Parts: sequence; C-alpha cells; structure tokens
Amino acid sequence: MLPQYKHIKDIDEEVYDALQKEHERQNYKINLIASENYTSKAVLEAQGCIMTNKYAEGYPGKRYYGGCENVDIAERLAIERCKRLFGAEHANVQPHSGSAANMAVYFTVLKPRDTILSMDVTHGGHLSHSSPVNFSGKLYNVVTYGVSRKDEMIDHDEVLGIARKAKPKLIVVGASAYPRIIDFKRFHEIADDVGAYLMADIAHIAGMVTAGVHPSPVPHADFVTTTTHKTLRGARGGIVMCREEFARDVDRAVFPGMQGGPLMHVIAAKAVCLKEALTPEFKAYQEQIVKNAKALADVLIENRLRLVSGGTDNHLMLVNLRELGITGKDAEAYLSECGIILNKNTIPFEELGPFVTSGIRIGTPSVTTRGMKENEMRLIGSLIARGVQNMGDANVRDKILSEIGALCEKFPVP
Ligand code: DSN
Repeated sequence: MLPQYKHIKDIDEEVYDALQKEHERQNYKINLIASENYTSKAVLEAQGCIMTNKYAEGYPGKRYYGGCENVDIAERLAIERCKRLFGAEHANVQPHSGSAANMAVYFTVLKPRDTILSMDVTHGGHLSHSSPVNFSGKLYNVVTYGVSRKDEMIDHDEVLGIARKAKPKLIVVGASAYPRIIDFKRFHEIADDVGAYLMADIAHIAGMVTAGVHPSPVPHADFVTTTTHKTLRGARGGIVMCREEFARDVDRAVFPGMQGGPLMHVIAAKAVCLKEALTPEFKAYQEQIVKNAKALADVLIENRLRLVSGGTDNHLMLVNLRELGITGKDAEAYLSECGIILNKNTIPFEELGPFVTSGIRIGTPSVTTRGMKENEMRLIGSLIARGVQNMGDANVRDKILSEIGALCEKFPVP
C-alpha cells in the first residue's frame, strides 16, 4: 500500500492499481528517457495541492475572479524566480506545456502562412517547431534546416544560406534530440542578417542553462521557451520568457489568446521547482548530468556503437543502430524487457519512419537524480551495448535484468 495514495485506493481501485504498478516501474527500472525526470516530493505536493480548485483567469492583481490573493502569491513567486534564474526581463508561467509556450510566441509575432525556419524533426527538432502534422506545420509556412552529413552537427553557414533564401519572420533554435552545444550567439547573427525574430526553445537543456553548463540564449534571443519537467526537474508545464518590449503581447497571446484558466496548482509547483533550481545543489546536479552523459557515451563508443555526431556535450546521445542491422523500435522493446527504459528515435537522414527508426535516444537526467555517477554510467553503458549486440537473447536479458535490479536497489528514487 502506498500511503500517499490512500484516498485514491479508497475510492478507485483501478486507478490505484495502475499507480502502484507505475510506482514499481519507476523504482525498479532504469529511466534513460532524455526528457523525463523525478520531481522532488515538494514539487509533487505542490502539483497535487488545493490551488487546483481555483479559477484565476488573468494575471496577478488583474484577475477575472475574486479570491485570487493566494494564487497571486504563487504566480508572482514563480515569475520572479524564473526571471532571476534565467536573467530574463519578462516571464509568463501560465502555458500548460512546451507546445503551448511555443504557440504563444508564434501568436505574438506571426500571422498564418508567415515563414518559420526551424530544425527538421528527423534531425532533432520538435513537433511544435515544424511538423506538417502539428499546428506549426499547418498554420505556418515552415522551412527547415538540419545537421550536416559531414559531422552530423548544425552547419551555421548552411543555416544562413537557407535563411537568406527563405526570408523567415521567425527562426526557431532548439531541439529534442541534438547532443551538441547550441550556438545561440551565431543564431542571433543569422536572425539579424535576415531580419527575423529569434526564438530559442530550451526545453531539454533548461536546467543546464541555469547552471551555466550550457550557454544561455537569453542575451541573444527575442523569446525563450521551456518546459519545466525535463532537466529543470519540476512540474509538467511550460514557460515563455521574452524581452520587456514583447511582454504585453506575449501575455495577451497566452491569455486570452490561447488559454482560459491557468493551472494554479501547476504554477505553484513551478514556483517550487524554480526555488530548488536556484540552489548550489541544483548546479552540481546539472554538472553531474553532463559528466554522466560523457561517461556513458564513452563506454558505448568503446563497445563499438556509433553515436550521432560522435558523442555528446549535453544530457543526451543518439545511437545509430544501422550497422547492427536492428531498428530503434526493436531495441527499445528488448531493452525495456531488460529493465532499461529509453526511446526509439529518428537519426539524421533517417530511412525508416518515426515508428520504427534507426536509432535510440539515451539521456542521463533521471539516473543522475537517483545519485548515480560515472561508475554506474559505465555499467549501464556496457549493459546497453550487450543488449543491442545480443537482441532477443533470453539469457542475456535475464543477466541484464538482475544487474539493473541491483542498481535500482542501491540507488532508490529520492
Ligand atoms: N516529447 C519530448 C521529448 O521526449 O523530447 C519533447 O517535448
């Protein structure tokens, strides 16, 4: 029995049962999904708090409902902490998600059919930057850049060439599956050259940006968007930051432009996570994420696995499985049976579709939250290599499973 869910158990056995299984899964498997993390108990409490009962359309001090004095405190705290943490002039903490944060920026500066230049999804970009099946690709004329064939990294001269031809109104920089440092200064120069606005989506790297482990886009971009639940390790949600000159328009784009009542419990949880992110422990955590990713990448390379771009500078890496003759889909499924959870991922110049893929994406934020360091990364890396080199083998699976079980016992989810 999980005491924290006792009321759910009383009222709804089915949901309780799913929760119990999820608790087991999160505790007894190794999570290498680059976009996930384990929140602190304080964040969880805030996200489940009574502020969910409150309607608060509007902004602190200017609401459409009475009784907002306490949720105003939470939202003001979230805004102030966000601005302090990132050095931003303005922050809107109401977007329900990263996609909503991106939509708010598009609604601020674009009209339907205006041109966006952003990273191709199969090269690492996000759905809400360019995909034809997403609102971004449906509402706007999207032109994309990718990584170069030469080194599988962004080639800024190539981006500049595409930008000069496409004349975008907005350039989007940021990715869900790019293992290298992003040069925001260079993107600023490209945006200036073609007279475009620049938006940096730092959902994946936000925690590292706060810690100075990854360069910040704030001095260079007109708009910076992020989610709060990845390396930032907070509540599930989004944030938009911008320069003061855009503050009013961004706020109006979020509410009443796109959203009604803000999720005040989530905003309270954002405030808590942003407070945690202002501590020295959080900075050390971010540094360890990167050291862990480097250690893990090195072991994979020693085991003759091919990494996209040859390595990593941040929290994630992509393994190209083509030479092993296996798909990302099969590797994800087999490794999951071994107790290692990660996701199939397209690789640059992908030949298979997004449901099959030729790669897997591996990230270290969650295992680092469990307190694992380089030694554990070396073990996990060798287990992944053994797994993908012996796909389907039941003996190998059982051996990996038992090593993963021991690791999970030793490093419980905090
Ligand atoms: N879907 C997220 C990821 O896994 O990277 C991005 O929003």
